[in-house]
Amino acid sequence: MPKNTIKDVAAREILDSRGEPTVEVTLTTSSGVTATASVPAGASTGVHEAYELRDGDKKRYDGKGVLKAVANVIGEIRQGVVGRDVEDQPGLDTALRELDGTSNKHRLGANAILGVSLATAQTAAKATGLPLYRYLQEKFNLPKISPHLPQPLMNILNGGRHANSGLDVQEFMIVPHVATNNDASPVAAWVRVGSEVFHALGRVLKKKNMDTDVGNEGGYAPQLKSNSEALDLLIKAITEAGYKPGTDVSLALDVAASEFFRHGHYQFEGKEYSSGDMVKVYQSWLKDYPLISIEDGLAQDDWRGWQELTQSLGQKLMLVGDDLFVTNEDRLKLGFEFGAANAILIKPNQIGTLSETISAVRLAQSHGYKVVVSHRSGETMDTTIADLAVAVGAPYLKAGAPSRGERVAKYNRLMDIAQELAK
Ligand code: 2PG
Ligand code: MG
Repeated sequence: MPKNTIKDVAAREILDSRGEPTVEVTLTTSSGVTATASVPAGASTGVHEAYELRDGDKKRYDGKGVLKAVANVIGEIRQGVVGRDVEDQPGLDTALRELDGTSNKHRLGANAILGVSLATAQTAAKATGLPLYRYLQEKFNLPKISPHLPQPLMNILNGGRHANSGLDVQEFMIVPHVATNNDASPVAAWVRVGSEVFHALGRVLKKKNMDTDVGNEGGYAPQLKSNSEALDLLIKAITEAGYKPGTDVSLALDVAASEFFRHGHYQFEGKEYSSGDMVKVYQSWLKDYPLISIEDGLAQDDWRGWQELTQSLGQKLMLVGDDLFVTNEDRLKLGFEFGAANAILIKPNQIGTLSETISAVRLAQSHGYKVVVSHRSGETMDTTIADLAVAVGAPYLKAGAPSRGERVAKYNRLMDIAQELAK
């Protein structure tokens, strides 16, 4: 008889950082331990992602309510999981999948399922007295020592579906590398430098009389004429903050190209581009800017294009599949076959359970693909992804700009972990 069984599961509709509804779940065990987790949501969602159940009732939240998902948690799911060992995460996740019974969690909703999966891990970690990252390492037999905590990929200039900046590229990110002896940890140095560059960018924009309001992920969202203008502004901000582009701070992009792929072409900067044309654009940016990573440089089903992109730039850049892989092992295996990308973006809500998420990470790592653990554009104060990134030894955590509570919560948690590990 396990000593800590699930006694109750509660759920509710809360708001995410964009003011849109999402699911929050609270679990309680037989010994009275309780914890809460909430589920993020995307704007530029891939078509192959697990199903996010929304009510479709136009009278509430413009159809985006999640009362059906909440009802599934406190009804069918609660019934299915009460009495289970809270520390059997793999068993619980399998039970959730089987209860749903569909290939993409269409019946109960991936948002309902993930809420329970995350709340279970949070509760079990609390019950065992371990920090979540350590609990996950033990539960999933992950190597315990991460020699290097994840580096933040900070999206300080927002475009695409996350802002009205007129830019095709969705995320212009900085990657601080610099570490000094004066900071509490390398992570604390990266966060500090990221914040300094972010504020320097604000000053640069202000001087140019440009908008300094922020977009969905906390980055600035000025109206710009071209993507290269955005890259130039980032370089200027890095320099203004007193750092060397490339040496101290590099650049990364999430192009989110599925969003502007129509009828077999990329509608990019007002023209029609082929995959090959897009590859040429990236080659030229790589000559001009200290880029280290491009995510979703091509669309989610453009496998041949991805093959070409990877052959051409895979030795020089991290090429991250987000909409391409959707944290799904079957999609990732296709990637191996095509030789597409060399890294995967990991978002638990794309697949729906923590166990499947960790399994996708393992598969990627065993094939030499890098792992970037990621937030969504719609976030909450939940910090599970920071612990997850540390637990799996991911080299990168992408959690938006160093601005806005729901973004900095993840970076702050990372700094907490760094301090704890340094003890
Ligand atoms: C992405 C994410 C997070 P969204 O495309 O990588 O930055 O955006 O959550 O809107 O899909
Ligand atoms: Mg993306």
